[in-house]
Amino acid sequence: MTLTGFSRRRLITSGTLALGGLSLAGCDRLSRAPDFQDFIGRAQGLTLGSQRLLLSGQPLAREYARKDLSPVFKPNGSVSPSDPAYQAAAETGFTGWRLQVDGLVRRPFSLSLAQLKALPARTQITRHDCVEGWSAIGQWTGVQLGGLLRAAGLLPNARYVVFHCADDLGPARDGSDRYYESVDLFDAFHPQTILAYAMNGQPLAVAHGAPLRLRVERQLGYKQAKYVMRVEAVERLDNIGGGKGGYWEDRGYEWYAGI
Ligand SMILES: Nc1nc2c(c(=O)[nH]1)N[C@H]1C(S)=C(S)[C@@H](COP(=O)(O)O)O[C@H]1N2
Ligand SMILES: [Mo]
Repeated sequence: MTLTGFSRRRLITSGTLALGGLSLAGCDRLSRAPDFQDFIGRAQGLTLGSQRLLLSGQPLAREYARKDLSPVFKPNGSVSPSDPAYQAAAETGFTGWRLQVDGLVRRPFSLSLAQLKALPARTQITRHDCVEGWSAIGQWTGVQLGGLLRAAGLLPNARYVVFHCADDLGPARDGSDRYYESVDLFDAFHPQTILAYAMNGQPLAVAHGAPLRLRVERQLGYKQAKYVMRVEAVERLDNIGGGKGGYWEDRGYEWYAGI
């Protein structure tokens, strides 16, 4: 099958990743089988052709030069998640941490930070705009979300991608105020949509969302989920959190926070 970005083969060979028990040869055979091709053709965003279609008229966010980097990039919202499992992971430099990719996918998998860093990376310098009225230009390096989703194989009924975070922002501190966010497949497969593990050439700091945060560059600050633990493909958003697709959306903000 035709892939842009990185391929399933690269994902498989980058580490100990097991994709639903399929061997590499099995995958290749599967990808030539007519019904699998048909499945891919129907599943949104999986082939180069459908991806081009999806992205036609989808502009890139402006990218800047290194000289434009803001000397200060204010951390905002959660800056140090209180979750004990998160804190334990942070103490070991996130060596035991894994990103889960699951939901409406054919091959759920998880990746360590080292495995993520071994995948082809994209670096972009963009402007972050918070609804509170401040902006900052930062450089982000990470893995394109679209590549991970292609590796997992979205099922035809997948319509959104949900990012589950490690932090509680509200007063409850019992998981009921857990931060989360979501995007549609246009933003999920947008080339500038990455899961970033580095900022300004340094490993992502805890205040900015270590070990992994979303950059979805055509939207406002609160969409840029920090402390992403799990990426879940879903058909609907009304049965997650408060039902509006994100922590701040549940509290009245727009779900599509276009700049
Ligand atoms: N998990 C999580 N993600 C989050 C937030 C948060 O509190 N928790 N705050 C959001 C808001 S409002 C902004 S402006 C940015 C801030 O990112 P920064 O801390 O890197 O500046 O993160 C967004 N993502
Ligand atoms: Mo924000």
